[in-house]
Amino acid sequence: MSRTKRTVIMGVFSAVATIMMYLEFPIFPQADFLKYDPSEIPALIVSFMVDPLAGVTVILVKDILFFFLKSGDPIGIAMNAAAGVIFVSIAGVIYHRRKTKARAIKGMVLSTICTTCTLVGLNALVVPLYFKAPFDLFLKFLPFIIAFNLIKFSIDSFVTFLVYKRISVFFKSEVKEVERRSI
Ligand code: RBF
Repeated sequence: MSRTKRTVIMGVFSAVATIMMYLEFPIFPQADFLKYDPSEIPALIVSFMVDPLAGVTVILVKDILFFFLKSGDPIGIAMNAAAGVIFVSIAGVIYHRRKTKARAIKGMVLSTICTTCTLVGLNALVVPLYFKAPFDLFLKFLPFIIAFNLIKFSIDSFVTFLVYKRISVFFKSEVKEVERRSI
């Protein structure tokens, strides 16, 4: 893929992902610091359509923009970015080895599990620091942390599975047209 095409796709999808992050809402009232937003979906699409590094770039751009535009909470954004980076890179690397539907599904399932396990570990360190509370608080939140990450990345995987083909066909032909006209 040409550099122009990569740049156009990363720019468009980073903008869409940043806007999507504004839709965030808590899934569990008991652990309302964990907020679902669909912004990893555009990043996962880019990881499949371009490559995992481009997907990771979309995650980092939207998190940096969202931090300055709305959030202001460096720990929350860092946790969101860590989860997103792990999720889109594992799924993307597995898919790019052999680009089949079965590999995409395998990539997303494995990635959801790996991201959930890593985020449990990160939360064990971060929750006591963030809430300035004893380690017991992490144990209290543990079922919600596991469920949140499994739900979040399963929804992202399922939606990507449903829309990927149409979006990638559209973007590949659309960007080709832009490149052709600019020659
Ligand atoms: N986001 C995740 O996707 N998975 C997590 O496990 C996760 N843990 C978090 C733990 C703490 C203490 C905080 C403050 C945020 C965490 N986030 C996590 C990010 C959160 O869901 C939200 O996206 C950000 O706070 C941005 O509003």
